[in-house]
Amino acid sequence: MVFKVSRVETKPIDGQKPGTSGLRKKVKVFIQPHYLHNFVQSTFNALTPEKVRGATLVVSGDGRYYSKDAIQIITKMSAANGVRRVWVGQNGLLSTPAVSAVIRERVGVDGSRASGAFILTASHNPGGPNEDFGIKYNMENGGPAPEGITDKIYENTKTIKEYFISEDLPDVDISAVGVSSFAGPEGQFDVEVFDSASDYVKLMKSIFDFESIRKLISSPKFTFCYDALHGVAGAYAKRIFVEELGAQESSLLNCTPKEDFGGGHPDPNLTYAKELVARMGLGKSSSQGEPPEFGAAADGDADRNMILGKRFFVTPSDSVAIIAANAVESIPYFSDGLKGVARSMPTSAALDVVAKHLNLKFFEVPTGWKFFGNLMDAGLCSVCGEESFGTGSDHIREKDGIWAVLAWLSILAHKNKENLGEEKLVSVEDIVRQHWTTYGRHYYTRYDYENVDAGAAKELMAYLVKLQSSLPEVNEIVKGTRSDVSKVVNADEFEYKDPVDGSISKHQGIRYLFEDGSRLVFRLSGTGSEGATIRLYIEQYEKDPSKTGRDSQDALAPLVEVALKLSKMQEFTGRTAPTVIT
Ligand code: G16
Repeated sequence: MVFKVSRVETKPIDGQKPGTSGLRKKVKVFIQPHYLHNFVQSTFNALTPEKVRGATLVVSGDGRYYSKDAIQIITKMSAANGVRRVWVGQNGLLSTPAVSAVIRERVGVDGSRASGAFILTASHNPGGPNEDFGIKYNMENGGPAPEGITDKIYENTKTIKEYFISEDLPDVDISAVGVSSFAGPEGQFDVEVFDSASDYVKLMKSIFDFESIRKLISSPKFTFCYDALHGVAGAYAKRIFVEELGAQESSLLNCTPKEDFGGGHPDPNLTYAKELVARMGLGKSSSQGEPPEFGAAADGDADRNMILGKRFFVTPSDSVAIIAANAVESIPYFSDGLKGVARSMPTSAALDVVAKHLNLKFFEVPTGWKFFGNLMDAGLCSVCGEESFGTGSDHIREKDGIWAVLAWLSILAHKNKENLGEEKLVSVEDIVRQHWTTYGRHYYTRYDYENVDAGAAKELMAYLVKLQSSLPEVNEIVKGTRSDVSKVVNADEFEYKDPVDGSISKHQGIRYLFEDGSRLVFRLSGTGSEGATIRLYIEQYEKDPSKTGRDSQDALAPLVEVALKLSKMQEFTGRTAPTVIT
């Protein structure tokens, strides 16, 4: 039987503008008639024809609620739009970094290679019938579509009149590995279901020295804990940490992927990764007994990571700086040196200091992993990271949660290679404190005000921009609030000119820069699905080694006070406290 192609009439649906990383909305929005279809067709229409007709596309994600239905719909639309093959991870599961690896590395049973992917995830947002779903398109370099493409997709969603679908194509069993072939009007169409982990595991083994990490993990002095928060990282954790590296199964927490992430919020931070935080001896409800030496967590699609030591939190901004400082001697992939390093604008300047010391190329880009891709493709950047718990390298074009854990384990293995039999190992905390002694410390915190009224959030931002035109007025407010905070010497909205393609991205965050190097940054999140989330980033540099050991919330309290006063946070939003502090 030859499947048919139907042309379905449709109308534009409001609000399909991709955010920082794809389109994220409540499931109830996505399941409206034509909603997903319009976005997928608008994406096909935004690509050049050869990236669709005859192409191989990956369609998978973090396994959240509605993924299985979405995979069947996208497969039927792919067939109708002339795609030659669809690749699906078993059970529809592929982490975001694994998708990137699959696009870049995988060769299909018939020698084919993928030219793009629909990734089905809303990342760290909760899942389930009343929660979030998401979709984004990644390009043939394995990275998220650049703004030129996402803008085109959005424009297409505003004018769409029709989409194409092969309704009579049977649903494919995505639980079993294998190839299903179908006859279409233009020839054969295949769906290949493959093991979700093997390509990714192979890539990790080519980057890191698994033998040295195995030795570390097998040391009786070393204890380890990994929390996948019921996200897709669970599909990789057992294979890598237990089967390849010899960790105990009991060191894995919440490693069974679930459609609703067990009812939790799969966001690896000190607020939402409660069980891990308690086990690591942090927070109010610490578990009984001695915490593990090392702990880490991932988000829903496993591109984010949180790194913890025993009773110790590593800020993501410090984490990328420490990985960059230690990469060459600890990680075989980097043994020839780093091409350069990059961070997003709101991320602390800890990486800048490392780049300066090591004489490395350095780039500051807007928030959004897509901005790192061009630098990596041009051979300008090896390691990059963001304050939002994202860390990665040019091995793929997405941030990579498990990669970050393996990078930290490699650094620990390297620092401890002579003393695995000793009484005390060099710990995560030792490494961070030593780093601060060498490079100084960037005290850093982020306040998130989630689900604020969107109008109020916009007004607050507009007010902060307006205030920037009068620094004397700003400094009056600062002085009236605290005498121990230095003065604001510059204030602007961050604008980025991509050094590779010259494209310009404006309005990428409101900055207040102080004389002593401290910074306040205000941004609206681009990843929420309801209302607005205001992010306030606060940073202060301390070079004096005798002053790098303070509690960070204490050290930053004066700047926090200034930030709240400057922004009239309570006045605009009615909030007396942030939803999350990291
Ligand atoms: C995405 C992007 C990141 C960004 C993060 C937070 O991550 O890929 O580059 O830092 O969103 O963005 P925002 O501050 O706009 O919410 P993920 O893990 O959500 O895909």
